Amino acid sequence: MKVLLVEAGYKNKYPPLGLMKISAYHKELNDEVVFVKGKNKEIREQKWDRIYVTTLFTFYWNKTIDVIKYYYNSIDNKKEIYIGGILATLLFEELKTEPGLEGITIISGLLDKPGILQTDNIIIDTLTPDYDIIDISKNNYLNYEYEVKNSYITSTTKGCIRNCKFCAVKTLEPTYLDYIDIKEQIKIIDKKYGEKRNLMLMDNNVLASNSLVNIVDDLIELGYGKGNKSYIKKSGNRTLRQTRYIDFNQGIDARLVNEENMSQLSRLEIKPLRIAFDHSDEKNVKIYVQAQKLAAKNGIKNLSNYILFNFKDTPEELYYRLNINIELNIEFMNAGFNTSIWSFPMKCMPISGELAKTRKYIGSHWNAKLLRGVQCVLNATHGVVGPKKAFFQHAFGSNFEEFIEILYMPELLITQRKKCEENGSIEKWKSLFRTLTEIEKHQFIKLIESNKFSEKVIINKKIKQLYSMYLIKNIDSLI
Ligand code: B12
Ligand code: SF4
Repeated sequence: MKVLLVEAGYKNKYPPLGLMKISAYHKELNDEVVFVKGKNKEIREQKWDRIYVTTLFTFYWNKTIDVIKYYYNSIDNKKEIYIGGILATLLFEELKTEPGLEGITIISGLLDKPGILQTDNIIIDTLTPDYDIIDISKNNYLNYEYEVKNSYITSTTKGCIRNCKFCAVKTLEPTYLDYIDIKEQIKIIDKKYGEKRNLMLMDNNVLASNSLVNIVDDLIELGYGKGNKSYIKKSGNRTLRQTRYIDFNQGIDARLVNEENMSQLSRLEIKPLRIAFDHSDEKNVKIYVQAQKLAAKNGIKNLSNYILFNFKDTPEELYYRLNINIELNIEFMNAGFNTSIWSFPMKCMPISGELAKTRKYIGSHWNAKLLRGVQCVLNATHGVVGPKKAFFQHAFGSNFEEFIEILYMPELLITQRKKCEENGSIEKWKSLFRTLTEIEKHQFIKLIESNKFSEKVIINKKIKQLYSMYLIKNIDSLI
């Protein structure tokens, strides 16, 4: 059988794990397997017996549909085109009715039972992923390098015990699986594809596991215990011994943190430990702060979080949570902990329906300009908010009012902050903005909240002058 594996040409950090498992499956059956990222004319012109297209984020809808259509005629029997993965599970109905994709097979969920693709006893989800397909030195059709390549990517649990409204895990992995023994799989990867340094764990809620101690023991056995430097890197004639890090990339559940499980996690070399900070009410803030303090007390040095915004929160709540982390960093420093928290604001994305097909969703307390403003500030800080107070206050403002002002400034002023401070344009914008009355401010925000700017007739002189700064593309013309 001639099998083609496809991932659309979007930029993603992690390799397509689902396809890597499907590749292992077909190679076990002695089938010919080719993996391609995006569109490739030479491959499209061949005839295939089966095509698998993996899908990822729902907001990659257009690129995903486009690539399926691109290879649609490279097979005669359309039923042999299989689409699966995250988007296919979350937007199953939408895919089924998408014009131009008639006859294809859409698979929802995990391949965690035998017989989903063919009648045999193999459970594809448990197979060791085929790393050869993502190795550009071995795959002539691949011209894309995944950022996460020197890492094992797997999980020690599946699913989650909770059902948060903004999260897709309940649909993607509906059953909580408390323990997966990954040791054997890692050994096979080492033998077949070479040793990897780090371990990316996609566990959604590892602290919910009753087998946490076993999991930690397994990870230590695999070389991820604290202080372990078992990764050998050859550099010319020199041999370097390097630390191997674990990244639980989905963040841990602050509500489940306690002395016992934090001391278990502290046996590991985790970098960073991310603790979810989804809500700003008093109870959840207290829980979060306690969890971070416990982590610091247990000697975990690299701390992080996921700060969900654009859900039911207000911009003020985002600033408040960011600031809490700055204060915590100061507290850690004063207490002599060698620990810092880097914050990671995470914009909420819809997980179903039409709105999930793009990144355009706007939460009820947000608007397009505010969201774009946050993105612009974060672009300058590479998506993360560092621990230093002075830096934070400069980037995000020293109070909520300043934060909002920054987000409402023209994009050029946010992204080229230093230059615009030097040439006085930020000062000019601020003094104009601050002279607006409450009613004028309201009118002005109405004008800019869509983040779309065009020449307009504006009667109010102050508003007109301010608005004109949004139409300027060149910094030097701002002043
Ligand atoms: C790892 C991960 C990431 C990684 C990147 C992943 C990557 N591939 O590049 C990082 C940490 C960078 C990340 C970032 C984000 N993520 Co994320 N992430 C995940 C996570 C944990 C796993 C995704 C993954 O790669 N899975 C690998 C899968 C595909 O492999 P697998 O499980 O072995 O595959 C099985 C099945 O899917 C199926 N299958 C897979 N492919 C195929 C193909 C065929 C043909 C078939 C038949 C079957 C099949 O079979 C396999 C075996 O059972 C999911 C949550 C989850 N538990 O799924 C969230 C998730 C995908 N992320 C999500 C979000 C929102 C984000 C962010 C947007 C967050 C933010 N606001 O910043 C960012 C986006 C980054 C960007 N590019 O813009 C949401 C997606 C929601 C949506 N609307 O699409 C999810 C679902 C989390 C959630 N809580 O809801 N993420
Ligand atoms: S706890 Fe985390 S993984 Fe579980 S449902 Fe909530 S957001 Fe999703």
